[in-house]
Amino acid sequence: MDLNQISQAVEELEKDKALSLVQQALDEGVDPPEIINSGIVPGLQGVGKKFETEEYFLAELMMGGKVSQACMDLVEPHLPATGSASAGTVVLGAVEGDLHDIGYSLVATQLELNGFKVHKIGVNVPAMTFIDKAKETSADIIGLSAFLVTTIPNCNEVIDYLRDMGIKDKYKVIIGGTETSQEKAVAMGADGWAPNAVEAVKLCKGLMDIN
Ligand code: B12
Repeated sequence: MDLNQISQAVEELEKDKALSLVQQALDEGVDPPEIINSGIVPGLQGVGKKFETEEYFLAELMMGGKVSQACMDLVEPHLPATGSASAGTVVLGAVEGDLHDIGYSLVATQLELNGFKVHKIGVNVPAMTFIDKAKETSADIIGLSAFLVTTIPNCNEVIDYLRDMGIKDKYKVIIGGTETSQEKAVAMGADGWAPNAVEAVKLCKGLMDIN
């Protein structure tokens, strides 16, 4: 089936239609990650564009999040079984002030599919909570998700705390989210940035010296 149909239904906030198209794609044997990456995510990005051009407002933005999450929930059980979780341990969440969880949840799923142990610690997470969780789980990588220009400085804060505590070398810190970039990652002293979940896996494998 044409996965654009799913994107369109998500973008038009037609929940029932989107869900039945996702089910149809699953029934037809379309690769589940492909349904997410080429169907659901582009639809949500379309919602974001409409919000930007003021064709949609906050209510629609929220609806877009709900429609996509419902679609992802339908796909989730069909994703391949997770690996042996030996690639490394990652603590992942959205920084303080940020409530966007769809992007980092996708990163978590992809990392798990590639053998990482992932501790998802939610949204609006204070800097010290990332650090405490990383210590508690002996994490290798701390992943910070930030979707707003106003929350990116909170990624900085985690890195600053790690430096102040003299433990920056113990963890690799990576960042991601719509408004982040490689330049911003370098500027704040992060160990890496990735534009999407697939690249995030490559990044983490690289940081763990896995091919
Ligand atoms: C859905 C959505 C919402 C939903 C979130 C629902 C949810 N449960 O997540 C709700 C309605 C809650 C919301 C609220 C707001 N939002 Co909003 N939202 C979006 C939207 C449309 C989609 C975001 C999304 O989930 N995309 C889907 C994911 C899969 O896409 P993705 O970015 O490609 O994800 C990949 C990467 O980001 C990367 N990644 C993500 N995290 C990480 C972490 C690491 C470590 C790594 C390596 C990679 C990585 O991997 C992901 C998977 O491939 C975006 C538009 C956009 N273009 O992003 C606006 C957007 C991010 N929101 C925006 C705004 C302004 C807001 C609000 C301030 C609106 C308001 N006036 O209240 C609030 C702020 C709430 C808060 N405090 O966080 C703006 C931000 C603009 C800016 N310059 O800061 C955007 C860009 C819309 C716009 N064009 O104006 N939003």
